[in-house]
Amino acid sequence: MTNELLTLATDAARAAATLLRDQRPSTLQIATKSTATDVVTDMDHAAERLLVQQLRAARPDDGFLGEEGADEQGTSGLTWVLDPIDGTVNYLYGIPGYAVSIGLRDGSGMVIGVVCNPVSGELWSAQRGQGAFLDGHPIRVNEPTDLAMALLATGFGYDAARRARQADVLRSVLPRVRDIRRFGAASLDLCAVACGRVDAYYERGLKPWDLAAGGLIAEEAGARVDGLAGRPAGEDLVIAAPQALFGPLAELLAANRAAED
Ligand code: LIP
Repeated sequence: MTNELLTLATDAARAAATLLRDQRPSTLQIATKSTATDVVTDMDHAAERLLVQQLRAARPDDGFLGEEGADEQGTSGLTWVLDPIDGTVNYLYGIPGYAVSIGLRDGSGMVIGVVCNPVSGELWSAQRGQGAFLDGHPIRVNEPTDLAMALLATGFGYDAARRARQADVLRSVLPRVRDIRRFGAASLDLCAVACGRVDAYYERGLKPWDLAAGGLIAEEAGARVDGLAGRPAGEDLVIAAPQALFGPLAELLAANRAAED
C-alpha cells in the first residue's frame, strides 16, 4: 500500500511545485505570523489548499496537519503532515532554496516522506524501512568520522532573542567544524544530509511539518535523527548526522546548551 501512497504524495508534491514555480505572482500578498520576519504568502495558502484537496480526494479518511492551518484528525490512523512552502523567505526573495514537504505518519511514526524543490525539480523520497532516493536513485549519508572536517547545515528562528542564543552556539561550533551552510529550509537541509551534500545538520525550533518528511528521508539514508540526551528530534533540537558523527556533534551542542533559549 505504501507504494501507492508514495505515488500519491509524489504527484501532489509535483503539482504544488508547479503551482509555486509557474504561477508565482510578481507581487506576493504577505502576512506575518510569530514575528515581523516570519512571513506567509498567498502562495503558501494556495499550495496547502492544493495538497489537501489532491490528497483528500484519494484518501478522504486520513488526517491532515499543515503549517498554514490544515488540522483534521481523520479516522484512518494516517495523518498527512504538510509544509507547502518550506523556506518561505527564500520563496519571497526569489532564492531557489525552498521545497514542498509531504510526510505521512501512523501510530508508529513516519511512513513516507517526499520533498520537492520546485526550481531544481529534484525530488527526495523515502518509505519506512525501504531506503531513501533522489529522483529515484538510492542515496546515502557521508561517513566522516572527524567533526573538524564536517560540513554542517543549520538554521535560525524568527525570534530575536532565540537568534542571539543561536549565534552564541554557532560561535562555539564554527571553529570546531569544516564550515557551516545556512540554506533556509529545514527539509532541504535534511535531504542534503541524506545525499551527502552536507555531513550533518542541527537546528532548534523546527515544527512538525519542517521535520516530518526530511527526517524520514535522512534516517532512511543512514543518518541518526534525534535530539539531545536520548530525546527524540523535535522543537527543542534536531540533530541529523551519520552514526559516527552524531555523538561528537551532540556533545558539542550539549556543552553549548543548544537545546535551550
Ligand atoms: C524555515 C525552516 C528553516 C528555518 C527558517 C524557517 P519556514 O521554515 O525550514 O530551517 O531556519 O528560519 O523556519 O518558516 O520557511 O516554513
